[in-house]
Amino acid sequence: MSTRRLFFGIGLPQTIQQEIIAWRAAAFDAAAGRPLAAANLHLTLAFLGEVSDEKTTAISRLAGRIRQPPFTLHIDDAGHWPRPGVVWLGLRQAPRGLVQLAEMLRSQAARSGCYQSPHPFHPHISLLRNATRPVAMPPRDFHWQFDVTHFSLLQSTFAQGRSSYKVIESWPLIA
Ligand code: 3AM
Repeated sequence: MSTRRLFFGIGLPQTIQQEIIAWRAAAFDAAAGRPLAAANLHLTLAFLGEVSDEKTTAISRLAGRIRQPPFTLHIDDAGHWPRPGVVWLGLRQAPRGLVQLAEMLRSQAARSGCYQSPHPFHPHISLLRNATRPVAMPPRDFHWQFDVTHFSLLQSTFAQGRSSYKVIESWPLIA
């Protein structure tokens, strides 16, 4: 049976992707970690793991029933998790709508048989991977902001040592 590695996430507007990678190039030493490509910058809502096409259909149907208004993300925080080796951008204050959406998708995923980590939801945008050594973090003097009007189901593929992400389906957030 064929499976795909899937997750729900939020993409970033292209202009913000470009601004972030320009900031990242200036803010971090090249040895700090492996930068994610601009097009791969995303915020993960729920990780599903390897999923069959049949289960994907069921999970997509549930996601399509979610009714939630759009919300605004303020990207104004950054940090380093040395154990997984991730340098990330995040939000000092996660909007309620974001937390609700992630919780809904996580509980739907669990009910569909996708293992969900017991760790709390820490919304973040991974910037660098393989950052397992101490990283000099730049000042948090940045602030990107955008309205989240839809969320997506994405496929993660791994080739030549790199992950890349492709949108399978998107759903609007409607007031
Ligand atoms: O880049 P971020 O951190 O947003 O870390 C993986 C990535 O998230 C996460 O799913 C996203 C797409 O690959 N991920 C990978 N394996 C995971 C797992 N076993 C996982 N999240 C939770 N549990």
